[in-house]
This record gives sequence, C-alpha cells and structure tokens, in this order.
Amino acid sequence: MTEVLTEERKETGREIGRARRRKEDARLVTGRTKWTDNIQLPGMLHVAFLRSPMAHARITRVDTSAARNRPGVVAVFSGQDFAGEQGSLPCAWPVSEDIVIPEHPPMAVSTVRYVGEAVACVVATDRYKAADALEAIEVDYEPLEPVLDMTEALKEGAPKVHEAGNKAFTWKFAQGDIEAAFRDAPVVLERTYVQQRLIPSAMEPRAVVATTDGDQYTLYSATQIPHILRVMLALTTGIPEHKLRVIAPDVGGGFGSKLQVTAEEVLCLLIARRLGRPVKWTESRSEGNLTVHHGRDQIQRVSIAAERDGRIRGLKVDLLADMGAYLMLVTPGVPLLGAFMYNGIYKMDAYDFTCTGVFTTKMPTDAYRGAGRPEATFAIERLMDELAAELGIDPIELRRRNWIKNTEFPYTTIAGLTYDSGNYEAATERALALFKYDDLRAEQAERRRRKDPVQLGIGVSTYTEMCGLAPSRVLGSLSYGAGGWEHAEVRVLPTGKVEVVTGSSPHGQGHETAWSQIVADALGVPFEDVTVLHGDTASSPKGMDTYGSRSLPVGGIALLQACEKVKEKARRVAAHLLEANPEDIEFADGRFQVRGTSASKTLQEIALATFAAHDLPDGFEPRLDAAATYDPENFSFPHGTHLCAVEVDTETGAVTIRSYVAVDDVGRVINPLIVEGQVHGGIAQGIGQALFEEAVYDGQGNLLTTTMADYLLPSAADLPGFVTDRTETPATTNPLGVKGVGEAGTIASTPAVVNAIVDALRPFGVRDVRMPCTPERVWRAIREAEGAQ
Ligand code: MCN
Repeated sequence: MTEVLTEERKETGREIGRARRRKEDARLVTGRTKWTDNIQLPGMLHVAFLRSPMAHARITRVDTSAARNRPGVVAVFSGQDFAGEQGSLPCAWPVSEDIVIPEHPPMAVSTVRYVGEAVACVVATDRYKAADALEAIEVDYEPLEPVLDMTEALKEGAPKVHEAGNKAFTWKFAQGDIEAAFRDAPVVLERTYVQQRLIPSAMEPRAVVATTDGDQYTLYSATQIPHILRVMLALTTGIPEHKLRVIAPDVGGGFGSKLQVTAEEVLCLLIARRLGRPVKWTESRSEGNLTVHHGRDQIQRVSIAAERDGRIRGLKVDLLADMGAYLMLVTPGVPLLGAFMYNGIYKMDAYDFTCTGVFTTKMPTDAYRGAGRPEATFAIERLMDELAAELGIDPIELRRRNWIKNTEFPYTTIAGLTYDSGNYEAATERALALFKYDDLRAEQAERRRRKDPVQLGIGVSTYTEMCGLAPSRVLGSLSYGAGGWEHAEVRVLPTGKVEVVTGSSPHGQGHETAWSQIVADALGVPFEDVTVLHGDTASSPKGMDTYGSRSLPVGGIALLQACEKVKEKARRVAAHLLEANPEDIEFADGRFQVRGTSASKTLQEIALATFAAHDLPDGFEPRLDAAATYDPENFSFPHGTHLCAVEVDTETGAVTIRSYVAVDDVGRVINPLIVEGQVHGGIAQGIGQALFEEAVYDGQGNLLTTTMADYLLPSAADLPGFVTDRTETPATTNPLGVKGVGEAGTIASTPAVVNAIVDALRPFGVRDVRMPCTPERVWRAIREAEGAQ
C-alpha cells in the first residue's frame, strides 16, 4: 500500500496531488486583505489595557479619575466596573473529577495572579491616546508571594495561587502490569526532561473589533475558532447566541494560540455594549509575549524498562504540567493529549501515566502547535536514543526491533489508540538513504578518533501523532466542550461556478486552495471556478474550526461527502432531462452521460436547469446545493522519520545543523506544496524549541522575554535547507485516505535535534542538554560531564 514518492513523480492531470500554488497567498502576503486591524468602522474607539506589574497581589484601590481627563479619552473601566457582567473565562476540558477550575475574570477585580493580567482599560479616540492615558490610572497593590516553581508549589505550606491550593488536578492512566514490567528488568533508565515554556509567535498579533447595533453584536477577531468562540462568548457574557455574529477575517497564523476565548474578546464586547460604539484592540508584540497563552512548560519524569536485546517492557511517565494562573479553554487537556502518545510507534507490555496540573503565578499555558504530542514524542524519542546508547545498539536498529510492523495494522497500542495504518520501515529506509546515514556515522567515528574539537552528532526521531481531532464521542469522554465533527456546504451556482462554505477556519494553512482541488476533482469543475467561504458564523454557521490538524481529515471529508450529494442530485436531474434511468448515468470529467450513448449534460447545464426549475423531476428542490457533516470513526495517525546531523563546537558550545532529512507519511496528499510548507514551518518551530526559544520569568514572576530581542525565534539564516520527502500509506478510516500534517514537523523535529546534540557529546559523558540547547548550556554540559568523570 505504501508508495515511495520520488522527485520525478508525474502530474496525474487530477487536481488532488497537484502542487498548486495557494490561491489565497497574493492577498495574504501583500496585506491587501481583511486583517482585523485593517477594519475601520465609523465612530470606532480604541482600547488599551493596563496590565498588572505584579505576579501576585491583592488590588486594594483602582482610581481611574485622572485618566478620564486625558486627551481623547472616552471611558476608563476597572475590573470592578464589569464585576457583575464579565463572567469567567471558560475552561472546556475538565479532565478529572478532582479538577479545580478557579474563577477567571477577564479583568481582575480583587487579585492579580500573573504579570500582564488586565486590571483596567482606557477607551479613547485612537490607540496612542488610549495607551498614553494608562499611566494616569492609579492602582494600589498589596503584594502576595509569587508561586513560580511547580515542585515548590506542591509542597505543604506553599503560598497559594488560589484558595483551593496549587494542585489543579491529577490524572492517571495505566495499562498492563507495570510492576511486572519493571521488576527484574535487565535495563531500567530513568530520566527527567524539561519542556521549557514557549511563546507562540504568530505573524499577526491578536486583534479584536466589537460592534453593536441595537441588540445585535458583531465580533471580529483574529481567532482560529469563530464557531466555538460564538458559543463560549454567548455562555460567558449572556449575549444571546442568535444575536452574536463572530467573524474571523483573514487570520495571520495562530499555532494554537488563537484557539482561545480571550479576556480581550469578552471585554471589547462588553465595552461596545456599554458605549454603544465600535471598539478595536490590537495587541502589541510585547503585550502578546506577556499575555498570549504560553505553550509546553512541563517536567517529565520518565523511566523505561527493557530487555538486553532492546525490547521494551514498560514505560512510566510522571508529569508535572504548569497550568499558569488559570485554566483557559483547553489548558488541562494539553498534557493529556500527550498521554496517548508516550508509547510512540512502539510495542510494549505495560504503560503507566500520571499527570499533575499545577497552578503558578504565570501566564496560563494552553495549546501550542502539537499540544502535548511534541512533549510526549520528545520523551520517548530521547529515551530510545538513550536506551540504544546504554545497550550499544544502533538507534535505528533499536527502533526497528520495537516498532509496529507494517503487517500489524490496524494495531491497538498500549495507550489504547488503534493506529489504522502506517509503514515505519518504508519512511525510515527512505530517510536513511537521503541522509546518507552510514557515511555520516563513518565521519562521526573519524572525528571522534582524531578528537576533532567540532564533533558530529546524528539524531533520530521516528514519530507518530494522533491528529484530525474528532471523533466527537472520544473527545466527549475527555471534555464537555466541543465535539469533533465538521461541516461543509457546496453550492453550485446557476452558471456552474461553485461556492464552498466550510466550517474549518484557516489561518495560514491554504484551505481555499486545497478545498478547491477536492471540489475540482469531485465535481469535474475547473479549480478556478471554486470559491471557498469561511470564518463567519452568519455565512458559515456550522463548524468546529481549525486546530489539531483536523481540517483536512475531518473538514475535507465533509466537503467530499457534500460533493457526492451534489453529484447524486445532478445525476437525478440528468436522468430526467435525458430520459434515462439514474443508474444508467455515468459521471466523468464534469459530464453526466447515458451509459453507451453520446447523450450527456454538463454540470453547468444541470446547474442552470435546476435554477430555472422549468423541468425537474417531481419533488426536486431547485438548485444543486448540498451539505454534509462528518464525524470520523478515529483519529488520524501520520508518521515519519526525521534525521538531523549537527556539528557541535566543543570549545564554544555552538551548534550548527548540518543536514536535516524529513520523510513524512501523511497518507494521500491533496497538495504536495502545501504539505511541504507545513512540514518546513513545523520543523522550524521544533528547532526553535530545541535551540532557541524559552519564556523566562525572574524570581518575582516578571517575564524577561517580552521582545523578539529576548525571545529568540529562529530565522532563515539559522536553519539549513531541509531535505523533505514522503511515503504515502493511505488512512483506512476516511475515503480520501488522508492524514493531517499541520503539526507533524513540530512534533518530529525537537527530539531529532536534541538527540543529535547528545549523540555528538556522548564520548564526553554528556547524557542530556536542557532545552533550548544554547551554546552556554552545551558548553556547561560538556564541562560538567568532564568534571564528573
Ligand atoms: N494537506 C494536504 N494533504 C494531507 C494533509 C494536509 O494537502 N495529507 C493540506 C490541507 O489541505 C491543508 C494543510 O495541509 O491545506 C493543513 O491541513 P491539516 O493537517 O488538516 O491541518 P489544519 O488545516 O487543521 O491546520 C491546523 C494545523 C495546526 S493544529 C497548527 S498548530 C498549525 C498548522 O496547522 N498552525 C499553523 N499549520 C499552520 N500553518 C500556518 N501557516 N499558520 C498556522 O498558525
């Protein structure tokens, strides 16, 4: 079933599989589009937020009177001013019975719990006047002790973030006899890995415009989730859902950070209601670093038990996950998405997982590209390299001995997921060939022999992930929030052009292009004849939005099914017009033809006939429109092998990525160019975690990395040219055979890079380097290991 694709793969003439350039890009990259900040409404005011400079404090006084007299200021509000109506920001993922979900007022009323929490706001005639007037607001704080360290936070007598204490929840999962797996195991390795806190850095900062017209409300937001947001805002603010329209105009990236119901969205709506005028808020970059929800921040204590031949017996995971100060939309669910992934692509007898969610006085964490799965993949892939070194087995060979073989699918893992298909052998073979693995190992041996100050390291990551978030029933067992279905509507206009309404909400993934390709093939219409509408709850009322690499494996299938319904309708009309039986109508290339004759009608002809409605089958409702809602039976499980070669200067600690090969298998591919772009971006983000990025708080809970000079994102100059390729093992659980790709690169790449660094330094006794592996950390790791020897 697996197809190894090569450069020379011919174009098929079909749209699916064609490397089309994205039709939406011209308007997106030139900025001539509906970014939220570009929206100008008559009489619009601008909001600026005063944010807490304290990590933990009681608010004893807020005096807004002086600010009200500043030029251009129309209104000033404190948390108290909205106390009766602002509600509590929602958490839709209560993962356990014992979970503590604290009140989370959008604007703090009596206590602040992280630096950056909104305490007051100014509404003015322009954003600069609003920002200037913030300094005139007086706030008295009574400092409380910050809580910054998860381990300390759980100790008896620690200062409390919330009255109920600092433990948010404990969640356990166990399968198999873990005691037996570890008892008398010939090899047991224990490691602690730190997943540092990251700051999602979408190109477009968050932005909100809220407006009212009588009792009607419209919220424009740079959000990934217009549909979920509408429901949640209705529940939070009490604005009736049918009076609230949410629009996600074009959105410039999110990476999970815009999968949220934010304080600013709620407050802008309330302010617009109070003042009866439209208001806008656009975040500054440093404000964003402080207050966009952060990602990762986990401490993973993991141990693996194995036989001497490398066969894995069992895996234990004990996780501390920093929730930050509050539980936001899916905060507690993030580490649990990882719970099902620690076993990776490997077979084992027993698995034991415990996660404790901990409150600290820091910005809340939540979904960031991969959300739980990069962390899990990192741990198991690092462990596999460690185990290989311990046993003196080549890391690829160790993986081969443990992974699920391509003949064993479908395979139910120790974590309880059923992987429908995969071919780890094929992806790995292809990656090894492209990487020239043996040559690099030979060079590594040579450099080690001659004690070259620049050592070569090779890192392996053979990952899988669960994505295509759905099925509703499974998600429902983990949350009371959103299900996992997706909706699409296909309207064939009278002239034969096609309008697609999708419930997916793209923010950089190229859905307009990919969806057009699916429709073009399904209905036999030109790619250019398809328009895709999205992101507006008035025009696309049904949807579950975009996250968890779900849009294609869920939304794409809903679209295909809607096309099938359109075709069935068209077949009925064609049969009627051609005086034939519907069963005798064949469809090819947009033409409905009576089998064995030349009599036919094009889709366009049928569309016009259904519009005119002069001569239709009895009971046929005019127009060729159809809609479908799809809820898959399973997640989607892309996989792949990423190989990274690094050169580590052992005298300075500098790491240079010399080559990077990624062979991913995302099932059938709709658009190879988009997939390659997704993989490239994903790898860059994963390398960012491995080498550069970290949100740093000082001992008082001040975020030190509020600018791009402090929070280091990789630039093109920091990255090598990636060699990417694919194998194709179709998903068996959906008719397109597709698997998601949106997070794959990020999940795969971080362990590949760190494995490579540790591999380079193993002769020095180095067993781990904490991320981000900055030159200083690498240098120290070498010196400490040398000192210990
Ligand atoms: N695709 C394809 N063939 C496949 C799989 C995917 O052609 N077998 C195409 C799809 O048609 C779609 C794109 O690849 O155009 C991504 O599809 P999918 O994997 O379904 O992911 P989503 O569209 O649901 O996007 C979400 C995913 C996530 S979870 C994060 S985080 C992320 C990502 O997408 N954030 C992004 N990629 C991003 N890309 C950009 N530019 N900006 C972000 O914020």
